[in-house]
Parts: sequence; structure tokens; C-alpha cells
Amino acid sequence: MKFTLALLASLAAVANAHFTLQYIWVNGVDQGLNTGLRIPPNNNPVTDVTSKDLTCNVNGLSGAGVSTVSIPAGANITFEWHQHAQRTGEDAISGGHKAPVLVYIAKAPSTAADFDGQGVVWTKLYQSGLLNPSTQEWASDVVNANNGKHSVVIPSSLPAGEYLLRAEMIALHVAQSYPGAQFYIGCAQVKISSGGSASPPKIALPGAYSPSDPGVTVNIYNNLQSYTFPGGPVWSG
Ligand SMILES: *[C@@H]1O[C@H](CO)[C@@H](O)[C@H](O)[C@H]1NC(C)=O
Ligand SMILES: [Cu+2]
Repeated sequence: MKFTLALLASLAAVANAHFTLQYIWVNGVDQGLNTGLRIPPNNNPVTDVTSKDLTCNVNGLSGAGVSTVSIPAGANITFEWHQHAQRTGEDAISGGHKAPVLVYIAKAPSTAADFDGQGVVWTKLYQSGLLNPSTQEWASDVVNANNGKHSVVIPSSLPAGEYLLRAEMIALHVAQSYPGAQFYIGCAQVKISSGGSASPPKIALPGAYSPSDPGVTVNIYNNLQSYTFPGGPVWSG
């Protein structure tokens, strides 16, 4: 085999490969590759927390051409991430990526497809970070062991309607200085068929994260004992 520069470059790209959200499951049912998802142009992370790319990744401000997945109230949504072309058997995310996992939801004023997710609209539903300081096990290690999957139960008190669901993994292996932390973001369009009348607390994305947040700029290789999530507390419904 003749090793061209292009081939060597592509091998290097694979070695430190990034990842994207590729599937959601609803109550254990796989919705299919990319169904209901706003797809970024590639698997590179977002690194600027003030960019609109923080909302739903690059090209994520519109859902034109993206279907919206119907879900029952109280649904258990599973997010599934991969480095490259889906379920090839390679690590879902490269093990070098040590990351907390967060999930947010935002109600669309009309349709999810028309919603850009800007403003103070996001409610945090889930977060998992440094699980074990003595082994330095992170939420991302569990996602990797679970073939790229993590789950959240949508509180049934949320009103019926169309929403953006935003899953995020913040890889911290080069987060000692800013920009450095790598924000992997995937947004799904969902329609909750019935629900309650809760009015949960909300933040803006971008807006709520700052370069100086201890969860954004942090050295994780100095015997870190706890991780401070950006974006405030989880709303539990
Ligand atoms: C949600 O679904 C996942 C995947 O099927 C499952 O592992 C998990 O236990 C479920 N969570 C709850 C609270 O039912
Ligand atoms: Cu990466």
C-alpha cells in the first residue's frame, strides 16, 4: 500500500476522532439513524460558549427537513452517540474524551422544526459528571461502556407540545485553558402528546455558560475531587 499524505492525514483524524448524536430511542424503541435529529456537517466539537452553535451544534438553528418524533408524557428517551458511521463496533466515543453528560429541553412557541432555541428557554433535566474521584471515572466512560447510550425520563408535568431536546457531552481532556473544552451537542425534535402544567426554571444557551465557569475551564488531571456543572441545577419536575 502506498501511504499518501492524504491517507496519513485521515489516519491522524481517526486517532483523535470526535463524535455526534446519531439516534434517539423512545421507551426502548430505536427511532432510526438521524430520525428527528438536527445533523451537524461533521463530528467536530463546539468550543466557543458564546456562539449560537452552542444551542444545537453547527447548522442547528433550524429544523427544516427534520421530522419531529411523537413521544408520550413521561417518556424515557435514550440518546446514542458514535464517532463515525454508527454502529460499527468501535468505541462509541473515544476513551480519551472525559466528559460530563447533560440534557436540556426547550418548548417551541409553535413547531419544533421552526424553533431556533434562542433566549431563556432551556430547562436542565439531567446531569452526570465525575462519578468516582478515586478511579477518575466520568459519565462518558459509562456512555462508552453502554455502546454510546444514556437515558433521561421526561417529567410528565411538562405541558403537551413541541420541544427541542438537547443532549450535551463536554469533553474536558484539553480544558485547562479556554477555549479548550469540547462541547458535543445533539438536538432532537419531539412532540409530547399529553402532559401537565409545570412552568420549569429556564436558562439561555448560549448565555448561561461562561469561559470562566469551573465546569468549562478546568484541569481534570490534577486529582480532581468534584466537578461543578455549568448551567445550574437539574429541574426534577
Ligand atoms: C430508560 O431506558 C433505558 C434503555 O432502554 C434503560 O436502560 C433504563 O433503565 C430506562 N430508565 C428508566 C428510568 O426506566
Ligand atoms: Cu474528539
